[in-house]
Amino acid sequence: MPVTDEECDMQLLGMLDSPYVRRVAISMDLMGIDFEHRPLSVFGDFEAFAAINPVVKAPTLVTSDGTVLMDSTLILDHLETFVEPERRLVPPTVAERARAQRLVGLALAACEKTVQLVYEFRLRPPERQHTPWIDRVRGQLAAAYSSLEAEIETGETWLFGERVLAADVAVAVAWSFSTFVLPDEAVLRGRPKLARFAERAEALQAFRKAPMA
Ligand SMILES: N[C@@H](CCC(=O)N[C@@H](CS)C(=O)NCC(=O)O)C(=O)O
Repeated sequence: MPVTDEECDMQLLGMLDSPYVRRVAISMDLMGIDFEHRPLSVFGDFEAFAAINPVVKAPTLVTSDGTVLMDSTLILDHLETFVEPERRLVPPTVAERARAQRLVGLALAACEKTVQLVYEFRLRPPERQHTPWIDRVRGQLAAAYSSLEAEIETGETWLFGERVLAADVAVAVAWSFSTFVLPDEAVLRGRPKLARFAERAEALQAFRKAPMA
């Protein structure tokens, strides 16, 4: 639903410590889309956030006609529809698109499992932590990153060649996020291709303009 009938600039709501917000900010920059970033916290700025999106989910995008969108994948899907073909971040062929969606899915699953571990370790008192659940989540996190490590080539190109696309952003952002918030996590060690890939991505201007911390 539009929040206003008047034309307004696009606004991206949410903090860049969220990998979901960050992937949208970086992707919008790569697409060449102007936007205002409003770093509202879903916790500390709950009321201000709720005034724009009552569901309080980050990222939230308020489009130029005032439509309020949420969920990083749905936001990026919307943006792909009106950006010039040469600025799009999803490859055009069916086979490449399927591979891209698979890689993005693995990266998003890794983000989700990382968040679950962080919540388990930081929010739940130690006596209430459930080891079988932690082991399950840790196994899923390891599986996601093992699959991604196997997909990355060594060298100086990206997942689909010369251009940084949505899958590259998702993978690099996920890896940076996981290793930042879980620095001692054993299942994140020994993944040299992912580490190098994220390091190269983080050196790009679009990534540097959207710092995680
Ligand atoms: N699948 C969503 C996940 C977004 C998400 O979980 N965002 C977190 C911040 S990192 C959030 O909004 N948390 C507040 C809540 O769920 O109450 C996406 O891709 O945007």
